[in-house]
Amino acid sequence: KTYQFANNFWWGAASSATQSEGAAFEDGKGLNIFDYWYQIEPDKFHNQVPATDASTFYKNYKSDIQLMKDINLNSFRTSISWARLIPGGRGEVNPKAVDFYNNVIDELIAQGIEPFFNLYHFDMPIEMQDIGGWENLEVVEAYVTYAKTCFELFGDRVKYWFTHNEPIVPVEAGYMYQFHYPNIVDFKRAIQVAYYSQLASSMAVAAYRELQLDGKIGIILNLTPSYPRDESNTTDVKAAHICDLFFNRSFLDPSVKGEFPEELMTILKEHDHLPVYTEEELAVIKNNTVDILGVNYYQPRRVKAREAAIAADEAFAPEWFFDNYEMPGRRMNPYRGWEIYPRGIYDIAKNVQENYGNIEWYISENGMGVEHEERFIGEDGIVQDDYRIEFIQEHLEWLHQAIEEGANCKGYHLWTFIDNWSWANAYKNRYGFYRLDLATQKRTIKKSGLWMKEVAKLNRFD
Ligand code: BGP
Repeated sequence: KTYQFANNFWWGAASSATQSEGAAFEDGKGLNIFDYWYQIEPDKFHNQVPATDASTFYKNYKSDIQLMKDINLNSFRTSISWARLIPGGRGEVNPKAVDFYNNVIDELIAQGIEPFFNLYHFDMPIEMQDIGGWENLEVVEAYVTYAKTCFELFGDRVKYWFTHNEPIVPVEAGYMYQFHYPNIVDFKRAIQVAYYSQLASSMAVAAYRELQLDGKIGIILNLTPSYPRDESNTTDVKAAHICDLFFNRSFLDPSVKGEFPEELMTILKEHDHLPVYTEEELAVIKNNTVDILGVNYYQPRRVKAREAAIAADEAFAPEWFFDNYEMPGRRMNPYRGWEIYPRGIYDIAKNVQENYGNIEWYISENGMGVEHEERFIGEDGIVQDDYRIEFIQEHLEWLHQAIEEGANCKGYHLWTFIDNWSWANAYKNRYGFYRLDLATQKRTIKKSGLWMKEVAKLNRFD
């Protein structure tokens, strides 16, 4: 069978500023929470490798963009570093950063590659975190000013904007499960962080609309379809439903429909966990829904009804409602421990089509992390990542099916372009179309990159 995609389908790769730029202390860039956390707790980072040098896109952007062109990519999804553009998070704009992002945008466009720019990818300027991060309305205001600055500086050429990447991750990682700074456990504060992140996103959408630029704005969400252990067991089904409310619909509904799910609000209210909010803010959220949606899909969530009783001293948390379920026989990525379930992409597509007005969307991240990928380097020096080709192809097959059935998906971005640095995992999991040699910074195409070169050229594969 031939899988034919539209001629204007976006074939791209995704990265983020902090994960690819490097030059963390150069040209006036301020520190973000990851730069700072490394200084105080380097042990939190895999092999104690900081983002400081990342893969040096800051210096190599021209040749890296050439590498994108070489494999026929026509879009690149990345982010702007708030701490680079406005060191400290508010105040003066850093002219060197303006030059850098202008150069990147101009180079991409010159090479026929569409820039998809995101404003916030986990990298809060430390000064903003010091005053409470997303718990503080002053930070929301500073972010909106930053967003507006980006639209004014770059909005003439960047036509696809996103307010956040995976806003639930800083909530989970920073305030619930301890894998990002500020590394605390407090669900009430987590909810405030989530709520103000959403408000910040809606306010940025409003700021974008006010400028009447010729482009689209959206949000990037990591959607994890929640599947119950047993479809015919109502308590399992309810557990999956509540998971979906907390981890998907908490941002999906307000972003696309302008309203938080009523059931979620009721649960929070019953447990005295509603955030501080005003009616005016809710009106801002209501009136500023997104034009487009970025979807990051890696793996589904499998859940069952919670088995243990809730202990008297157990603080209220989403885990009151479900247990994770290790489904026997589920297919795992043997090189990184995540489940592989390509059909999940189809289920997401159907959900967006049926319940979210069939809004225009893109896969903004999908990919397969592999530990010790050097073991797959062949005699020709090329990583023989047939497993990744298979992974991408299977996901694209399901996506193709959904598109044939009317899903409004316009593009696919692999995470990632060149193996890049990742938050707590540093370079442990490799994802790229190009291998990065850490010692020399040399980029070498992988077999999957050569495969994509053909797919992007022909808009199809067999
Ligand atoms: C996503 C993030 C990316 C990237 C990716 C892979 O959630 O948006 O920034 O890190 O996950 O994650 P990891 O490198 O931990 O395997």
